[in-house]
Amino acid sequence: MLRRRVFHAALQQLFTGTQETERALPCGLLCALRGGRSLDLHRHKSSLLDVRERTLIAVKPDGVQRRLIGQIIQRFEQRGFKLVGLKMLQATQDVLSEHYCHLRTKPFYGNLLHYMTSGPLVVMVWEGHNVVQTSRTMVGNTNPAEALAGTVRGDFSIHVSRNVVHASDSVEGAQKEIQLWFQTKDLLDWDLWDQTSTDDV
Ligand code: IDP
Ligand code: MG
Repeated sequence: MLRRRVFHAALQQLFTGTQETERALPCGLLCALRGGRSLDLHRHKSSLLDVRERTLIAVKPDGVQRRLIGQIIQRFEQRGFKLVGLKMLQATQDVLSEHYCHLRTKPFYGNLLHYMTSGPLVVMVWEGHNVVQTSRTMVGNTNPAEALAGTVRGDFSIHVSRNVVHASDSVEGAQKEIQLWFQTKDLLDWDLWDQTSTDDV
């Protein structure tokens, strides 16, 4: 009987948190409930924030020519990320010189721009928990000769100058790249039906 009363009081405390119910609960149980409840709220809040992380992924002209668009998209879908923007385009020198401004002084810069303007690209924005870092791991080392099997570059390419795919390398970099390639109106806020399964982790 006493046990049942304590249990009821615990449930009430969990859902309402009144002072009366707090007094009715043994201290240890109250602390456990408080801890659990605040942890859940914290977790829920942080996972909702994390889930908004976005990155820019692009299938480069060699990936498009080799009909790899579908397989690359499939890897990101399969992993659990959400596609919020997608377009196929022929990149201009202007956008590419901004995108690759950190490489302007490199000896391969001219060839890189020539390669990146040699045909259409598929540019995408993917969203999800830790998507920037996870997608870099999925894409693999810049030099495919050093990329692990199982990564996009490790599975589909052999040379650094034809490495099939681009992925932003930091959260800040991703924000800049997304702004460069997309207008805000072209990015969709939509809910995955099964999103709660990742939010609640
Ligand atoms: P990342 O694409 O892995 O982020 P970055 O260093 O940002 O690597 O280089 C951008 C792109 O420039 C590479 O993906 C690759 O296409 C090209 N690149 C980088 N290093 C070389 C090189 O040594 N030779 C030729 N192309 C290169
Ligand atoms: Mg880079």
